[in-house]
Amino acid sequence: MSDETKGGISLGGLFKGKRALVTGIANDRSIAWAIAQALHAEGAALAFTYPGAAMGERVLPLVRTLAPAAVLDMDVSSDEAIDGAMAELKEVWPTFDVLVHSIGFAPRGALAGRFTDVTTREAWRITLDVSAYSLIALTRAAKPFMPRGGSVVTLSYYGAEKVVRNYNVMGVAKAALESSMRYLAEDLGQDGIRVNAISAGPVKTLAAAGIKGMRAMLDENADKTPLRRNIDQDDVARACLYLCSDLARSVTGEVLHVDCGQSILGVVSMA
Ligand code: NAD
Ligand code: 0WE
Repeated sequence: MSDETKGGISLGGLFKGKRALVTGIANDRSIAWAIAQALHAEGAALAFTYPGAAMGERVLPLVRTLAPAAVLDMDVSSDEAIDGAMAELKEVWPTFDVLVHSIGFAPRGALAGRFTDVTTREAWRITLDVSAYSLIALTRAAKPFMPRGGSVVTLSYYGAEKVVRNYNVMGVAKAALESSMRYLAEDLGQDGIRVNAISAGPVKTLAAAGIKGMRAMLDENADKTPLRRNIDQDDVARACLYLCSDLARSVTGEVLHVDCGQSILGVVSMA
């Protein structure tokens, strides 16, 4: 008999007795939501963060269903917000084992049009701060919670490696994110903390909604990836279970592509 439910997976309590802090849930299509559900199904205790009261109102009804230990207001562009949220978490959790960083943001105007023209100093600052620096800030804040080691996973995209038209300064931020991930992995290896990234193929989430040409990109991908389909959020969640668990105990500083093979392709024949 299969243990599978709703496209989910059951490995038999892989995260029993473990605690995971999950950032980046905006709604039920968020990649972080699929990750949270998968961790919950494997027995993990969960805590969540959201940026600002307005997002909190949308996120609370959703995450409540997973009986969280804490749901914290944490805008990662503010050191005070990070310090405050982690102090609040300390009240309920002396330690935790897993940090999921699933946060990315660029001002909308920077994600369409000519890179040379739309990449203002302000767009660069905001995008790199929220999307890349935040991994360093959150990992530093998580370190004292991981005295016996732990696992940090962040979400990246192919635009870090190759030019994806209109991804623009987000691609620059993802390149910085992946490099930061490697420096963190090297630095924190001695503390038993592993740091890895999942480079996910395109998925229709809030962050992908309203992106010009997104539908066309998804349709084209579905024909051209080696697996001849697109990924879904649950594909990312499965890979995240692996990276966060003991299955990946000797894996750190890695970018794991969960993209139906898209990133191995060179020229794709039109035939
Ligand atoms: P999403 O919109 O559901 O998640 C993005 C999250 O970032 C939201 O929950 C939002 O609240 C959070 N966020 C934005 N600014 C923040 C701030 N200042 N402080 C704290 N949180 C902030 O979309 P998603 O697609 O699930 O994105 C999650 C991650 O996956 C992002 O890093 C994104 O770049 C990455 N990713 C997405 C795709 C895709 O096609 N959807 C592909 C590869 C990688
Ligand atoms: O990382 C992302 C999306 C990131 C994102 C999306 C938005 C839209 C709303 C960051 N900031 C914002 N700011 C907003 O105001 N992806 C990997 C999805 C994505 O976005 C693209 C893509 C793909 C794929 C943008 C252009 C081209 C391709």
